[in-house]
Parts: sequence; structure tokens; C-alpha cells
Amino acid sequence: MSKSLIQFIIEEQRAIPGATGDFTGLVSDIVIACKQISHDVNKGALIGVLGSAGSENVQGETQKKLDIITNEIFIKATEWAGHLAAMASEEMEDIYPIPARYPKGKYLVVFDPLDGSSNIDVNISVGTIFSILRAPQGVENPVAADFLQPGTTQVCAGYALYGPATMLVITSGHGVNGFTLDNDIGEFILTHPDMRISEDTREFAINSSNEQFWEKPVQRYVEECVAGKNGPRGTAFNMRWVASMVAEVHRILIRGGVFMYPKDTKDPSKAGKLRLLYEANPMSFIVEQAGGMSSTGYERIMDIKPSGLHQRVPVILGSKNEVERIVRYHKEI
Ligand code: P6P
Repeated sequence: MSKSLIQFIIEEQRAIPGATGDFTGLVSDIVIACKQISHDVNKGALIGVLGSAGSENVQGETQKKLDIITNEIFIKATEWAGHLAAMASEEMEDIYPIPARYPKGKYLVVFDPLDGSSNIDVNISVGTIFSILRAPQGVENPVAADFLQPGTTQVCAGYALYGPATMLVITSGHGVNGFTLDNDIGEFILTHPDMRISEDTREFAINSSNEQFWEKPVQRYVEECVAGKNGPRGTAFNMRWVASMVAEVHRILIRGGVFMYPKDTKDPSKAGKLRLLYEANPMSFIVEQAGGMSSTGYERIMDIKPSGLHQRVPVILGSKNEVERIVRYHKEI
């Protein structure tokens, strides 16, 4: 049998001096959460989990029943084991301290339990995104400020993609590896070792309905792609938009591409739609570890010092040479 995810993580940790098994235990708990979420997402209407929960999250977005269910699954799977000091989620306004009845650990985790959940009711792929940080040295009871660490401090980042197959893609700073859930044995099996993003691409992903609101460099880049063979790029481009960041990033890991959710003027109070801590940073860590690039257009996303748990940032990530071109356009304006 090919290597399971837990065997892979344990072997990776053996190579790290001083590893105590805490990290391996935390990843194992997150893997169990993703297996449980995969089960509920796959059952869908059969177990009455589709539709709206009739509430809004901190973003003011309507919560789906599965947003709340998956948030609970993730908390229950990870809060008890003594690996975490606290956690934070897209679905919760404040941080979630580990209850007093459980031991505390040295890690923090931030997560989006069900990214792309607006796709749930129409049966399109969705995912879970997570990022593991270290709690500041000696901090037993973290506060929100302890989560405001730049993406470069991430210990690990990963996503589960609930698609035709359920996959889990993860990095802890030594490359990116993909695992497919074998439902017959309930294990994630290594199927995509050492994933790399091609430096060039002819495929871009953006919600074109926002074109009038984009900044000029993004409008220029997309116009040139759409102009195709007779335009300045001299070649045809393809466009995709799934409205599920996990699916877009996974496609880019497999066949290259560039994903953009740029700053737009639709709501000047928002610096973009995607959230830094539990969407942009973990995806940027994965993309960079696979040889890609991730920028706001003006700066490397992983260098940003967060100002808030739910801070939004513009996101331009994927094939290195295309992202470099878009960043260059931002400099030229
Ligand atoms: P729009 C899902 O809600 C999400 O946060 C990302 O997963 C996705 O890329 C984006 O928003 C889709 O946004 O404006 O196209 O619905």
C-alpha cells in the first residue's frame, strides 16, 4: 500500500530535531476533522445539511448549515488533545480558547471550515483551509493579537478539497504533497508527491463580473489575456472561475494558472474579498512551496503583518512568470 498521510507526517517529523510528536498529533486531529467533513458534505441533502442556517457570519455573509456544522466538527476534533493553545475561524468573530477541561499545547490553528460554501447547494466542489502557527513563547492563554503573525511564521498549511475525490494537500515548509482519501480504508493515501506549479500558464481565474471595479493593472492584464493571439500576448488564454478558492488553487497546482481576487472599488472599505489569516496566507504558503508566487500586486502576501483576525487582502497567486508580470504592471501604473 502507498504511504498514508500520517506515515508521511511521522517520517517528515523524524527528520526534525526536537520534534515531540505534538505537531504530528495536531495534523492527525485535523485529518480526522476533514474526513468527518468529507462525510457530511458527501451526504448533503440525504442528511438535511443543505441550505441556509438563517444566520450571518462575522463577514456579514449568510451562513449555510454546513458552515456551522463543519466549524463544530473542526473544533471538536482538535480542542481536546493538548496540541493547541487556541484557534480562530472564519465562522467565529473572536478566537476560541481551549476549554479549561482540556490541556493546552504550543500551537494555534486558523481555519476556514468550508470555503466556497455558496457552492454547496449546487453541488460544486468546496474545501477546508487550515494554517498552523506557534503560540508566542510562554503564552498559556493567547489573545487575538497572538494570531496576528505574518504568513512567513506558518508551521504548516493545507487544504482538503471535497470534489469528485476528497484530497488533502499539505506543506510544512519542505515542499507540497497531495493525498487522496481512500474511502474503503478511511485513509488519505499519497498520490501527488512533490507538487510543483508550472512557471508559465495560459489560464487565468477571476470573477469577471467585477471588471469595472478592478484596479488598472488588473484590467490591463485581463484585457491582454482576452485579446488572445492578435493581442499583445500573441497567444490565446483560457479562463476558469469556480467561486471556490480551494478548487482554483488545486487546479493551479495540477496544471498551472493564475488566480486573482484583486482589490476592487465595489466596496472601498474592503481591501479585497479574501481573508489573510485563513485563506490568503495558507494558500500562499502552499503556492510558494510549489514554486509559484503570491502577491497583493504590491507586496508578497506572506510578508504582511496582520492587523486583524478577519483582515481582507487582494490575492494574485499561481504560476510565477504570470504573477511577476501582474506585479510589474502594478509598478508601471
Ligand atoms: P465570488 C468563496 O466564498 C470565496 O471566499 C472563495 O473561495 C472564492 O474564490 C471567492 O469567495 C468567490 O467569490 O465573488 O466569485 O462569489
